[in-house]
Amino acid sequence: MASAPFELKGKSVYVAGHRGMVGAALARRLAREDVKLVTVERRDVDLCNQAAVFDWFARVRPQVVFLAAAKVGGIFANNTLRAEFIYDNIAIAANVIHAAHLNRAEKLMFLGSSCIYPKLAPQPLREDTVLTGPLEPTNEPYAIAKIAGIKMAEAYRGQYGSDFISVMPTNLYGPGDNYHPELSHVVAALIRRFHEAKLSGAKNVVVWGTGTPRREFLYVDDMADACVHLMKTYSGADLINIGTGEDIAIAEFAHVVAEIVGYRGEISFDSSRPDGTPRKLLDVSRLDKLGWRATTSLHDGLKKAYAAYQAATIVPAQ
Ligand code: GFB
Repeated sequence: MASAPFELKGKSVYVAGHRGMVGAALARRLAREDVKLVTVERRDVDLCNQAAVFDWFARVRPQVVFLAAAKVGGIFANNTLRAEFIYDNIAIAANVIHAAHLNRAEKLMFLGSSCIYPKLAPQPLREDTVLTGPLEPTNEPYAIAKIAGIKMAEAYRGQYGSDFISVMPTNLYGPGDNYHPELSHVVAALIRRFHEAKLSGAKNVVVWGTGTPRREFLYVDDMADACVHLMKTYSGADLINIGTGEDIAIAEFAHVVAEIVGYRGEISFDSSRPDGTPRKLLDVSRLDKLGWRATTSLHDGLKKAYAAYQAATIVPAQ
């Protein structure tokens, strides 16, 4: 991977999706850079609305764009809100990438997802396995929308010479996550379920699926740091995976979360719920060569995530 220095200093930097977990982490990380951070609220500009996006870009003309806006959710949300996941995510990618092109943004980073790789691709997942086999059915609409975004960035680079890059983060967690009991990802779901079981004294907590799938989890502030590093150092059509290079079985992971939360009851598995992809571990050798490595251990990250969850849910006494 060739490195290509890019100066962020003094630039106007737009984070699309700054209210989400990923965009908020990017905004936190960019606060440590000498940049002019630009954001816009959804009530003012709906990123699915082409006219609103084009109009806002023409007025604001950000020099750098982190495209972290997306409709996201866990396995159940992906599998049930299938139309919303494909429509919203294609619309957001198409509108923002094209607006960045029309307004001559100097650089854009598109954030994809590890679910773009084929369900049964060899592990760890190399970037060049995209589009080599069928996708995991539960998140196919989301993955297709993310692949469309990647291919747009690649096509604009090819036809117009745009400096648009794509990165593929692994499963993320941390402050600002969505803790909805059904629609969330596994980390937020289990933090909440174990916490509530601890408070109520419940004797059993149910974890979805068989417990055998393996997942790689990255603390969201590490991901934001990797994105800023790649924005400053990488330019190319090749995708770059962002992960830790380590994975864990969901059953073992559930025990780790229970321990951190302080839940001491039983854990059972509901195999009527889908497992999804059997394993999702990213090959992070490209990222490693580009000079970045994750620094937050799973244990430390989960402790921070649990603290953030408690801070967000505990209502102070009057
Ligand atoms: O986090 P999660 O929904 O994402 O599920 P995916 C990961 C694994 O945890 C699956 C299991 O095997 C789930 O069956 N799991 C166990 C649970 N208990 C729970 C629970 O209470 N809630 C949830 N949500 N899972 C998503 C994709 O897949 O990952 C998206 O659908 C996206 O497209 C995202 O790529 C990062 O890794 O299965």
